[in-house]
Amino acid sequence: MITLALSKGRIFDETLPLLRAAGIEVPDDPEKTRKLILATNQPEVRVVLVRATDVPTYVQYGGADLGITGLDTLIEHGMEWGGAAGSTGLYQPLDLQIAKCRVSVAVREGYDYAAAVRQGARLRVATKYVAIAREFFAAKGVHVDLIKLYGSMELAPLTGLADAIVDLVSTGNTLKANHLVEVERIMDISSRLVVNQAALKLKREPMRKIIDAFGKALGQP
Ligand code: PRT
Ligand code: MG
Repeated sequence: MITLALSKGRIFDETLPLLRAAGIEVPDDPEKTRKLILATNQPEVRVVLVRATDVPTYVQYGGADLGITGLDTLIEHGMEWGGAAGSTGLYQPLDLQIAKCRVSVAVREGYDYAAAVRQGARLRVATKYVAIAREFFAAKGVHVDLIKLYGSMELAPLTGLADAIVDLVSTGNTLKANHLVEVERIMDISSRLVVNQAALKLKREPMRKIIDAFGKALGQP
């Protein structure tokens, strides 16, 4: 049995065409079913639905053989910026080019971010992406106090909790609706296929088949 870990929402939706290209169909709609383990048309392949931030954990510890997750989530999980496994042992064979967005710094309209940075002020930065933010500001030589949040980062500069946020931006509509402006782009994000290395050794044939089919669907040789 091959187990693929996916999160509901955009990653699941954008993964379906890739699965289809690999000949894998998932009959259940994750938004409607209460099941957490979904069978596919292939008796040897199943999907487990987990929180986006739990996907790397499932794959690392063998709860799933493969998983699909954002680069943001992988870095926060301990993978290195360049994609090296770091201490996670996760093998990342493919950039699936789905669920694309970017990680950016944003501030309240009218807040002079450039001046604050220039003056060497100690910035208060609220974010769910503590590892990415820490590394980014350290490389710039900007002193920051990081405030860990789990959601609705946009609220932090509006309430005085923080001077800036580090968050995912896609269209920019959420920032605009909350009178925030993007002042720095930290990195581009897309979702990656991650693989449990032990599983790849033990179930090489069927796993290679899926990985190769994804690669082919992406137009890779
Ligand atoms: O929502 P939940 O807490 O369950 O988990 P999650 O937020 O980790 O999962 P999910 O499904 O929301 O996101 C999964 C992955 O999708 C992320 O880890 C990213 O790699 C990727 N992705 C791509 C995005 C976006 N685009 C995105 N726009 N994830 C989140 N957003 C949010 C962003 O946080 C902000 O609140 O959408 C808002 C901004 O969107 P725009 O279009 O208004 O700029
Ligand atoms: Mg979300």
